[in-house]
Amino acid sequence: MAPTTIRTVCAHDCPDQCSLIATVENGRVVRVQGDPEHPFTAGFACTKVNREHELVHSPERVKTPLRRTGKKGAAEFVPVTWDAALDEIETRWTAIVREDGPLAILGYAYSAHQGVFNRGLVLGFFHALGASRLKAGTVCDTCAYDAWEAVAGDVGGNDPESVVDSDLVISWSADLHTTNVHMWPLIEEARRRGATLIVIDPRRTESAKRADWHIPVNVGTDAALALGMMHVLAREGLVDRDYIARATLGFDRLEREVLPRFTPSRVAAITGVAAADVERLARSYGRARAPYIRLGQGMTRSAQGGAAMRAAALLPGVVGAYAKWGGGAVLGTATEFGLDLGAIRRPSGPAKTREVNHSRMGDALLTMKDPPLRALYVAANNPAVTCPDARAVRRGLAREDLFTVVHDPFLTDTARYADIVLPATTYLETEDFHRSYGSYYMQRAAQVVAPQGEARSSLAMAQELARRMGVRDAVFSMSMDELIATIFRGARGPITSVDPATLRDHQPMKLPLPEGGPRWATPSGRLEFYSETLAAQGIAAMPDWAPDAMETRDAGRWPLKLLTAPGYYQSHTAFSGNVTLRRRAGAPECMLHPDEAAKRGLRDGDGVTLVNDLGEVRMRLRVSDETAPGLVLVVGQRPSGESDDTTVNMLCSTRYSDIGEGATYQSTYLDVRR
Ligand SMILES: Nc1nc2c(c(=O)[nH]1)N[C@H]1C(S)=C(S)[C@@H](COP(=O)(O)OP(=O)(O)OC[C@H]3O[C@@H](n4cnc5c(=O)[nH]c(N)nc54)[C@H](O)[C@@H]3O)O[C@H]1N2
Ligand SMILES: Nc1nc2c(c(=O)[nH]1)N[C@H]1C(S)=C(S)[C@@H](COP(=O)(O)OP(=O)(O)OC[C@H]3O[C@@H](n4cnc5c(=O)[nH]c(N)nc54)[C@H](O)[C@@H]3O)O[C@H]1N2
Ligand code: SF4
Ligand SMILES: [Mo]
Repeated sequence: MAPTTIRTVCAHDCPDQCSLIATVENGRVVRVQGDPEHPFTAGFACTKVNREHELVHSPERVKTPLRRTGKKGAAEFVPVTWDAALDEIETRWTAIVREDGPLAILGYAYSAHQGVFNRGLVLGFFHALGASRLKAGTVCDTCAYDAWEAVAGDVGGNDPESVVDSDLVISWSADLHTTNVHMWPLIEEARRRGATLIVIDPRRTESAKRADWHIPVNVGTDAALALGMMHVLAREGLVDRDYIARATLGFDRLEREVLPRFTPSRVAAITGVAAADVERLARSYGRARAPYIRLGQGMTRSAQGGAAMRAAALLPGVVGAYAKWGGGAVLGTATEFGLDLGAIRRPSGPAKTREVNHSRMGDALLTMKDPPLRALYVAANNPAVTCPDARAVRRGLAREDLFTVVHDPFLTDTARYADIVLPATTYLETEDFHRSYGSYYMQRAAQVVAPQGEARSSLAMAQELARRMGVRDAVFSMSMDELIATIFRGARGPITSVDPATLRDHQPMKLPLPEGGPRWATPSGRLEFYSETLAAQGIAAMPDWAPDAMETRDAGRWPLKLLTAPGYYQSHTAFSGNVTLRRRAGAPECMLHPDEAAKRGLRDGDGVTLVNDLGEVRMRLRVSDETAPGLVLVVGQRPSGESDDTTVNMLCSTRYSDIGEGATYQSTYLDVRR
């Protein structure tokens, strides 16, 4: 048969949400390319998805349902039919619900399929069932978004496409060249028009190497740096007093009570950025016509991450940049779409239920009572690798009396502990509707090829499980057209002018954004330098920075601090089934500054052990001055099969960040030994 091309949407957990053109020949994906007609995708896909045909048709895919025969974790399974697998799930869950109630079940789909329905309907099913619910995303972005919300309310940031008209771009704790590659050409366009690019990151990332100025800040000290910039802006008369009076709340108090303590010399001592550089950075920012900040999440995955995000997100408020085209800041865009996701995610079921924090899943599996967790359903997530304290997660998963079902295209470290493994489709075998979290585009995705082997989609699973467990909400038997109509029906904001029927052509569509930048949705209706809402929760009303007692204690015991960063050839573990990318990423390694390596008598290429109170992890050493002395850089989270049955998150605690109960990977102290 002649090859055909099909337009679809990339569903990986990535802010770009590319429109893709897939070429299909004889029922197989042979090629995936970026859509030239999508302005943000601009005709190219990333290095990972350029080889997507290898992931879809990987020989490592799980092809049929599997039933456990060996010990948990041993990955000994036999193939079973779908009917047998589903019968067993139905029987076990029904008995558990009868004996202990639905709270004894924890079920969810996480973010590896970004489609609104493949994720949302699974969540909706467990909500309607009355099961315990995952407070998801604490491993990723709850700290970042709760901090943004405290400042701005539930709104998106300035349009990333406007960055071409900025004259000063700051990439603050994001390696855009890796995690947001389609923002890069826009920044390059701004630079061609005269803009300067500054990267604030403890690591000399690929983005930092390409920037006009790289500022290597000490991990966990960004709040101090941003407050130091505000100190200088106020002193130099670079504050937009009109904007402050018109659109913000509490700057006067911050200026009086907090900023005097953040002199450039004190900020230098905290952040490691020279006082003269703090001054220069503040002046460049204050004098720019339309400075734009891309806020990244790296700085929020640590004890003081919320304060860091708040302080950085408030900077454009000081100079009035939020209201200027080309200026302002963006952390994310998703919420601005205003779709009625509740109709899918909470179709019926209790208003409130028991929550399990994603980053403390291990504790919950091991200690939760009244009722204890007796069943677990995991889709689109690999917690045995990606959650902090991964050893505790594995201990929980190893419970013989826990009935675990894992739905995944691959036999992951988590799936190895399952009682039943269900073969999942990849997104190219599904249809869905998408709205980006890193741009203002939405698009309907077409199915490109038939499900491989006996794989089923998360959407199909939600519908089937609902039928079997007697959950009767209408959303579990709707067509794609009806589902899309449902989330548009209860929508709010500018999207109400869009007729969802026009999306049937699978073309990308941009959300019609109002002019004049974000419209603050805080309780005061203003950008909040001072937050009563946070104060009422016992959190500092204004961003601040002071040494963290627990970090100071740990730093006294362990000489090095962990810095983790996303991998270029990976997204967490989602591409591990692609042999080419696995080879390109190389063996798991950690990076140490030459001075630290010399101190320990270590050489490039040595096998080393990373050690702290939580355990030991083995990797290969790379000696590099990409980071300052005092740090250990580990790029990506890798399946433990690649590193002697260990993974970096075995060293990270389940401590919460200051805001949003987020994970604190970056507050980990350790040592590296031969
Ligand atoms: N040390 C450290 N740990 C981290 C981070 C860090 O920076 N440092 N980052 C954190 C962040 S930001 C995140 S978001 C988490 C990510 O954590 P995870 O969600 O666990 O990420 P993945 O490893 O991508 O796992 C996704 C799984 O979903 C499967 N999958 C892919 N598509 C589908 C599908 O359509 N259906 C189903 N059912 N399954 C599918 C993949 O095969 C894979 O096994 O990790 C966190 N962990
Ligand atoms: N290739 C690839 N792309 C991805 C992912 C991936 O794993 N691989 N993951 C996807 C997911 S799930 C997410 S959530 C997004 C995240 O994408 P972003 O929001 O862009 O954030 P991160 O890339 O996680 O941020 C990591 C950067 O923050 C830096 N950093 C760490 N601590 C600090 C600090 O204290 N201060 C400062 N200033 N910088 C710090 C790190 O060195 C690193 O360069 O990316 C998505 N895209
Ligand atoms: S850049 Fe992101 S959205 Fe685009 S193809 Fe790659 S993973 Fe998918
Ligand atoms: Mo994430």
